Amino acid sequence: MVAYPLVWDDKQHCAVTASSSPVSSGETLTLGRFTLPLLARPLLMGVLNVTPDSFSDSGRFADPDAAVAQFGRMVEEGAEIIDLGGESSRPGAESVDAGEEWRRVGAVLARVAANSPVPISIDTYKAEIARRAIDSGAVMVNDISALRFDPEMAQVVAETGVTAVLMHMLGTPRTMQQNPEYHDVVAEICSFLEARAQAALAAGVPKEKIMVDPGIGFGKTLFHNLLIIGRLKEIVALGYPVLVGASRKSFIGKISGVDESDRLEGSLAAAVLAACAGARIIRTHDVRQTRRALEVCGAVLHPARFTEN
Ligand code: HH2
Repeated sequence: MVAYPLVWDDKQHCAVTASSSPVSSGETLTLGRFTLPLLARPLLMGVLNVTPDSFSDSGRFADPDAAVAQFGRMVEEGAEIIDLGGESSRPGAESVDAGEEWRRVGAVLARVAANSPVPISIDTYKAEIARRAIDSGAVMVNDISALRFDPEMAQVVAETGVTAVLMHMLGTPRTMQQNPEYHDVVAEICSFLEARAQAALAAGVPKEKIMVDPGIGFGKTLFHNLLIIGRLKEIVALGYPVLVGASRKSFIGKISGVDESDRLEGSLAAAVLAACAGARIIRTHDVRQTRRALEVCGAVLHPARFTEN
């Protein structure tokens, strides 16, 4: 007989794995004109990279027709947010100029934003791209530099009233994997994210429009990435909704010896662990599979609510 490893407390939460920030029934997240009910599981953010050189799906959605089709597919599969990006941030990636980045994302936004059934996030660190994307209907700015690389980004976010994702990164995509070192990676990420949230608040971004992200793979060794996932509750305890993007990343390849096209199971494991620790949004390339895994995870974490999903 297999021993059942879960322990239940009298509140009907799993005592071993219950989230440190349980979502209560009726809580919502507002993103522009969208009000998303917060479920027992994290929300799903589908990744749409309209780039020729992303580390995964490289070039598959660079053509606007292919990107629009993938947008629709991910919505159909259950994505609650789509994250649109026009510049790869893989280790060693060269930056692209704003003209080229807009050419890539603008063509897709023009076709999907007006009638999109889900909120669109723009994955950029450039204020000009953020502003043009917001003008075209994006309601969220996912900034891998946490509003640091472009001095005008905080103002754009504050003025337009969109939600900002503040992500931790050591260095820049070109340099970040050159021997990253920390004394205590999780503690340093926490202080960085708290400082960046304070900077956003000081620029006029309201607290409810701020999300944070430890930036898996952005200036981290395999060991650092493992500590981030294992100690995610410390980041959740900062009090901002936490987004986690582990999907298909190289730490999974290092553990399992598999390439980008074969990292689904590892990505699901990371997503489930992040959900158990209280992550509110999971960024994924594989929406259907991640949704199914997280539905089960959410049901176990909040059994009284599982029928609501
Ligand atoms: N990861 C990537 C890009 N943007 N944004 C957030 N908030 N968190 C992440 O973990 C994150 C992110 C890298 O993944 P991907 O977009 O698939 O690849 P590329 O940057 O090569 O386009």
